[in-house]
Amino acid sequence: MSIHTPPADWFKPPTGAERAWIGLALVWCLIMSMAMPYWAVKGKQNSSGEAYRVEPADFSARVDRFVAAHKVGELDGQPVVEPTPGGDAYLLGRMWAWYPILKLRQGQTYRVHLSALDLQHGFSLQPMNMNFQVLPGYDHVLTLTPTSTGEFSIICNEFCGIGHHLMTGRIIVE
Ligand SMILES: [Cu+2]
Repeated sequence: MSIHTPPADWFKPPTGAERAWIGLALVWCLIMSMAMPYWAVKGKQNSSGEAYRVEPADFSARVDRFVAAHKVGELDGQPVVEPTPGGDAYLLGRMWAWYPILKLRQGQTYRVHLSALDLQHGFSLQPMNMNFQVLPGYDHVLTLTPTSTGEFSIICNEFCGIGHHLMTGRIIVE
């Protein structure tokens, strides 16, 4: 609270550099606001929007069948699984691991089924920074075509308990 009332004509419209900066900020706000809906439609890293209800136990059983049918090796005690190009792949998030390790081929398209066993996790593929929510009860299908080879990390970006920081996984692209 001020001691004295400000003079009635205190407001001076911005001029010169101040006016230019306000204008610039406004234009940038408009560009960023339009970028959001544009990217939601045109972005190449968007979810395909395909999801189904699934009981966590049923999803877990599908993951087990997928691992049994397509396992090609093991890394640090985790199965490495190579899905059929063009076919289905399964990835399960649970406290506190991503299961199994997927081995994909560059340029091939896969239907990656993502779900959680216990509670909400966050699928974050690094270093591309692709992020999707992973929820128990929902089979979220991502149509995925790897464009580069190498080893990619999956981290959990939704806090899920005491072992959250240890919840890492891998996708290998050859
Ligand atoms: Cu998690």
